[in-house]
Amino acid sequence: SNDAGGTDVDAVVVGAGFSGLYMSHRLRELGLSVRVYEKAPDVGGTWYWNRYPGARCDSESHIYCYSFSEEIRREWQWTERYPEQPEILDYLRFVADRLDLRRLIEFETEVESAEFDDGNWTVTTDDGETVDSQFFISAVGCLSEPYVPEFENRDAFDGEWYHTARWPREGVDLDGKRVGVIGTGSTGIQLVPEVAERAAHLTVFQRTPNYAVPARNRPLSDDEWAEITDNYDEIWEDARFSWLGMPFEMKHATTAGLSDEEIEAALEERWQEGGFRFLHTFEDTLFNPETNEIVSEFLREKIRERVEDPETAEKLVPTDHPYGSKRPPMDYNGYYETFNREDVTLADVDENPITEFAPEGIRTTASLYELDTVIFATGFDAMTGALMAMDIRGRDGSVLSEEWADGPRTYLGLGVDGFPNLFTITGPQSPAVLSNMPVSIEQHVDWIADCIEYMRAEGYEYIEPRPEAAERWVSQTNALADQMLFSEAESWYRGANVPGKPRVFTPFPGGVETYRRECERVVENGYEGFELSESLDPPAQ
Ligand code: NA7
Repeated sequence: SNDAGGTDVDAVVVGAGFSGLYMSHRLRELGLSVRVYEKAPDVGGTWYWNRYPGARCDSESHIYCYSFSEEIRREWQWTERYPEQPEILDYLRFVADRLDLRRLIEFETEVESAEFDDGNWTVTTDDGETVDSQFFISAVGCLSEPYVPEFENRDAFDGEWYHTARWPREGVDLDGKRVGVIGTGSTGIQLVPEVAERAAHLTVFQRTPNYAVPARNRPLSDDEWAEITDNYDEIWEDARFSWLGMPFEMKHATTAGLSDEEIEAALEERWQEGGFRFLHTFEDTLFNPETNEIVSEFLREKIRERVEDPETAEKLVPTDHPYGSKRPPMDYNGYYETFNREDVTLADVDENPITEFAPEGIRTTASLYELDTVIFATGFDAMTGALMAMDIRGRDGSVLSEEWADGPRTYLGLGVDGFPNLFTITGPQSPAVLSNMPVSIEQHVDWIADCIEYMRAEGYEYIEPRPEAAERWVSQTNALADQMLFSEAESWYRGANVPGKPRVFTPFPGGVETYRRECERVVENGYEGFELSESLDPPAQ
């Protein structure tokens, strides 16, 4: 009953990963007709594409899943503390089948454009299909558009090259090869020990050293699993109302007032627990430079202890940025010890930058590294890349990429002014990318589905943020970030990894709980900051 007349479907959802699967399920349950477009030939999103050796989720598996379905929860048991890529992909395939979602999805189909005209979204795909829809919902992910640096003569290289997020399904034969890995972010750190095991020789091209904390992965026994499932509701509730979408408690508020021994003991305890639990040692780690320096120095010392050659150790020790100002990476299998191997070389490309690719390999200002295979672990055009890859046009011909030329502007990370009935899951200025994703995704999806249900019940056809509400949300996001240590690092949080990208801090850094409560408050106040309407009038300015 759209006032603009005929639509083909009620909602188009782009992407069939964690977000798109749950979104389409919720909408179908509300009785909406849904079309999902997915560019891969299968479900899985991130976990379809990131098949590189060692790919694993840094969130613990018992909370890296959906909570909405009692049945799905009972029918699935994770095998390890941290889930490996093939297991997560199996899980998402299982969910898609269990909920019979595949029938909604058009695979191997990319959305090229979405245009709001005549009161509806007209969505065009790369196979030339055009569909009219009331709602246009992006579930494209925030770390999904791979970034490959434009090195000089990149195509001159005679060997093979791969980006970790476009790893071939059939795998890559690294046995006996001279392999170069560019990048030492979360991905590079997972990958490097695995490649070292297979390659004849590995060269790691490091621009910025990182603080990798041991994940302490292990198999999950049936007993452990039973204990988790017995306490599942409580664990999940704690995760929902937490800082990072993880049910962990802070050890201490700050270091002030503690003795050196107490500080060391707290850090050592959390370091032994591993993973993101380490970030839960002192609550002010990302706010207070003094606490942060203590934590950072603790980690630097750990690196020095693990690397035999002191010169190599110093190259691996980060001093340019405080711990946590970039996404903290996890070490699963002896990242630092890998540099003790005879067949592994650390190339410091901060000191001696890469000048060009050559037929034989990679040339830096210091040497020519002869290589058979180069692996780009160089990350993503994060948070906006996949969204902006679609040509999205809103009211009055406004173009999303133009509106966002100086940085993205959303309200709650969920909607964009000037773009009625567009929703973004894990969008810019949402806390998702700083959190355990499924917790944030379920919250976003539930909020959107509840909103659409409300619109239907009240007879509203359109929803759109008011410009001043978006403005306020962006300022609030920036103000929070300014109180933290994020500005001390050149990170993808700030668009710094992609040349030419606007330098703005993009995730909402106030935490999952604060965000959830704000979203709830907005609803309680009758969708405060949004304009809801029965027909298409521009929102009141
Ligand atoms: P990241 O965290 O963006 O890491 C990319 C790495 O690639 C990082 O070490 C970069 O160095 C390096 N890089 C990027 N461009 C270059 C050039 N031109 N030369 C040398 N080195 C370069 O991506 P990941 O895939 O590891 O992780 C992304 C997120 O996915 C992760 O945080 C999780 O949330 C999941 P830099 O530090 O910029 O000097």
